[in-house]
Amino acid sequence: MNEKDWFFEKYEDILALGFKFKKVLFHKKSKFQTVKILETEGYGPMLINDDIVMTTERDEFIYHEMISHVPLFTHPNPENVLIIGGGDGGTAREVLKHKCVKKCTMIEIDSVVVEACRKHLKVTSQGLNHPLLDLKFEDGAAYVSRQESIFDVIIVDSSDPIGPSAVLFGDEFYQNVHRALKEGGIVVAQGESSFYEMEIQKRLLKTVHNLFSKVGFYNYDNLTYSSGCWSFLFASKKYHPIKDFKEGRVNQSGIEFRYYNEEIHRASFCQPQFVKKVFESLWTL
Ligand code: AG3
Repeated sequence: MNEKDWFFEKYEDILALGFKFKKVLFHKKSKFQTVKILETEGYGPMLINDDIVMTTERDEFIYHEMISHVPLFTHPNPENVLIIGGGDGGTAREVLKHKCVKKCTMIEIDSVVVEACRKHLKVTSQGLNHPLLDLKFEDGAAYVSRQESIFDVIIVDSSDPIGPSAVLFGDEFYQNVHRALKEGGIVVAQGESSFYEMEIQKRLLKTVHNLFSKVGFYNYDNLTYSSGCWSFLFASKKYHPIKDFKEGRVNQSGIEFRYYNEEIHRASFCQPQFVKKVFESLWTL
């Protein structure tokens, strides 16, 4: 094995997840991070920010369907949606498949991510061209702090809590998210892995537990992040993701899914025993 043809994402000092690649398609240092796109052997083009895998064209549908359709089919009428981050465009693409969505605002801090994905992640970045998308390059945390009662759903499509994404895991950010949401508002966020990052998850859950009436995590498979077992945070002012889920809407929507369906929606909130034990006192679903 010639190591120069491999990219490894390392997790602490215990694990490295490796991807063989054919060439470097994009490599630029932005004001915020180093943005790379590799043409991988098995996963197609792969976006990597600061040596952390963000998404690949082969498995991105799982992440983007789950971060979007779970909140949008829980909320009975999501018209105004905000995406924080999400520069690859995958979340916007899925959100804008919902006909009830009248407006989708996306606040991405780094225009270089968008530039790279428009060029090399053609399938993922389709959503960036949708006429209902209002894309602004700005600090998402600062943007949210100026909003009040206007969004039905906020989706935090962020990286790990280091670098430009660190503030998106804090108390102040979630207080602002809560204020920016309408009465029945829902927020979901990139929520790390229960296998490796339970302390981060516990902290996040505590933060939203103090603000929202229904909080928990839901799981999805991730083939290209270490452990493979990853979660999204779910916090809602009113609607319960299972009790208020009108599953008939999924079929009626006419959306074609590759991962999401009614069963996955419900099952994704089931947690393994080791997770349940830790979250017990904070979980309100
Ligand atoms: N955002 C989630 C990145 C977290 C990945 N973490 C890791 N590989 N350790 C991805 C952006 C997709 N729109």
